[in-house]
Amino acid sequence: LTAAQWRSQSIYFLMTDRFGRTDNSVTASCNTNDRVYCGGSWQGIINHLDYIQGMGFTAIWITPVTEQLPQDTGDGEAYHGYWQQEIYNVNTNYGTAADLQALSKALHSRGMYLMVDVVANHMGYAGAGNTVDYSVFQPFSSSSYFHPYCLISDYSNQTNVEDCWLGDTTVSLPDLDTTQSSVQTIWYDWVHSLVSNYSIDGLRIDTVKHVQKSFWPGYQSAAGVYCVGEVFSGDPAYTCPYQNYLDGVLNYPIYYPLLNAFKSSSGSISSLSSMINSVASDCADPTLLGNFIENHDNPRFASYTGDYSQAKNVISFIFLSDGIPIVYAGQEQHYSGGNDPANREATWLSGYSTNAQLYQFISSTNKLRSLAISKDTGYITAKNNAFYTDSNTIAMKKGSAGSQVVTVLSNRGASGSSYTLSLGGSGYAAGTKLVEMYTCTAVTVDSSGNIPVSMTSGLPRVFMLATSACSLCSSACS
Ligand code: ABC
Ligand code: CA
Repeated sequence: LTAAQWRSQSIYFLMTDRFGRTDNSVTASCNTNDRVYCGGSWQGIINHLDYIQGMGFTAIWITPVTEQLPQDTGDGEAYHGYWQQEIYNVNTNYGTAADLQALSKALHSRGMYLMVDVVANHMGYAGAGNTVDYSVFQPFSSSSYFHPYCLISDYSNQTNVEDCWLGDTTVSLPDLDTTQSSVQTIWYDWVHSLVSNYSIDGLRIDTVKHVQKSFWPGYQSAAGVYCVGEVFSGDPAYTCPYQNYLDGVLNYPIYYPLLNAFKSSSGSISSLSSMINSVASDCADPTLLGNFIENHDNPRFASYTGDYSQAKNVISFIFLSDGIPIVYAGQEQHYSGGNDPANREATWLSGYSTNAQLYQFISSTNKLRSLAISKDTGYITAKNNAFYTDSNTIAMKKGSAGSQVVTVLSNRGASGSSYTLSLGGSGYAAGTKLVEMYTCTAVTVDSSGNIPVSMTSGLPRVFMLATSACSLCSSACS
């Protein structure tokens, strides 16, 4: 799938070891603190595709598939998949190569897509960096393929970030010398074969900022599919330039102000609003970024606040602003784990409840985003515009003029009072008939051009033209 085709998709990110088991158990224990394999598999994902598709997702992103270091180390086992040793083999803890192909096929037969996480920066070794036996790596079986050992010590020094090693002295992440053409050739051939062997539709690329930028265009072109890179930095001036080398990057610049705006009722709305503008000016194409509020490297949103209204607002934001929405497995169950490894709870322990409040809310939000995409061909490439803020509210519009979707978010929380916000600046003329899509409430733009927005319990509100709303709100069918 091309970048343009990915724009309108919606991604569910899961760690293969933690999402679903082949035996369909919903009771198998998984103590995140142990940092060991819990038994999730590719077949287990296949078993629960209804659960994922039932929320409206059109794609899944799975953690890396390559064969890993086999030891149980002081940092645990390689259950997450980021400690590879043999790149041409798959991780048999998750199943066979045929199982991975079956997953790809099962997705495609539903009209869904597969994104796979890939690592080009490093391998993984159980031991300190000065004790590495390079013969365990395939095909990078000699020290000559790697940068000399040094742990990253200065994130403000880009040479240090690119040439030194991630990891610690318990598990080293031997850093490949990606400036060598022999290393480049191996990786470009490998990624081309991987995509073709497993009919992969897109890639999430790990540790992008730890490899020189010039490595990435050749890698992406060998892959031949949309690539979204992980550049772990909240600074748009640092992160956005990577979009000149890869189709997209994960939206870390928005992540921090989004979290801060909604983790409490005193969070800064203005910082979020100004970051929307910074990203739009610094990034080549904000509509190709990957939007998220949770992942396996950061504490879950519910570890900051248990407030469901705040959780709903951040979900509305990641779906209805510029970029491709990404929800991390367990977010829909309001999981609340903190830092790695606590944020890697097994999804099966929720019993895959489809009645969960956020499961239902994500489903509604996916539906209304799909409707917006289908009603307005300009929606998905239009730039989101945050046109109104006050200390607790941000209102954004996105779409072609005359059919823009208007999203009103509040950080007042579930105990927030009820009031009517008279919202100017939406671009809709007096008398225009709109529908609030979460409640299917009809509203008419008043004579001054303001939308009367009925706010309650800090819940998000989303307005579309009444003439577009019928398939989701029967009251709007005439
Ligand atoms: C394991 C244990 C942990 C233990 C650790 C030492 O070892 O599980 O409990 O604490 C994989 C595993 C991890 C594992 C690591 C290391 O390997 O999943 O469980 O930790 O062995 C990607 C993946 C991630 C993966 C790897 C390695 C890379 O998403 O799951 O980890 O393949 C850096 C990298 C980034 C990486 C992340 C974990 O570490 O750049 O690619 N993620 C600053 C730095 C970032 C740094 C980040 C976190 O800290 O700038 O480069 O990310 O360490 C903002 C700033 C940011 C700043 C943040 C903290 O604040 O703008 O720049 O980020 O304001
Ligand atoms: Ca590197």
